[in-house]
Amino acid sequence: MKNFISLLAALLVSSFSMGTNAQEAKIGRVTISGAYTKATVAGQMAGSGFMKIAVSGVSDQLIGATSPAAGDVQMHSMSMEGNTMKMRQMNSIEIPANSSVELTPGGLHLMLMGLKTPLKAGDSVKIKLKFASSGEVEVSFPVKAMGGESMHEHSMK
Ligand SMILES: [Cu+2]
Repeated sequence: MKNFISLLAALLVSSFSMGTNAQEAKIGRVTISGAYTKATVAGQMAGSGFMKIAVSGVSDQLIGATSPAAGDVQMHSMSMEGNTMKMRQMNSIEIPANSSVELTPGGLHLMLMGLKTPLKAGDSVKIKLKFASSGEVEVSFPVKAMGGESMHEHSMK
């Protein structure tokens, strides 16, 4: 009985913390969680978006994104080539069957090009994601204060 109660307490705590922290959205077989973006400084024309995309069942593809906060939202990959970080624009991001893909700083990310106003910590940005088979969903990306890590450069060439 005691074990049962502590298990129940653990479940309550974990579901509570998930409910308060995670930005979650669902469309069809796709679940988006942990979405966020980072604050930008005045004059910075681009911001980036991060999240986890999970799919149940057969694979799906993220094929586009739009936001009222930016002129254009692109999908980028980032990788080290020698000593240089290279970013590439992608036409789609594949989420394999019954699996998930994480967009993280230094890896895949959404790029908000042509920001209309700087992103301020505490605000949130709406981004509409379009999936090949599951359709469109609007996700709210809370803006986090910039951490210690250096901003990555967004020179595409
Ligand atoms: Cu980028």
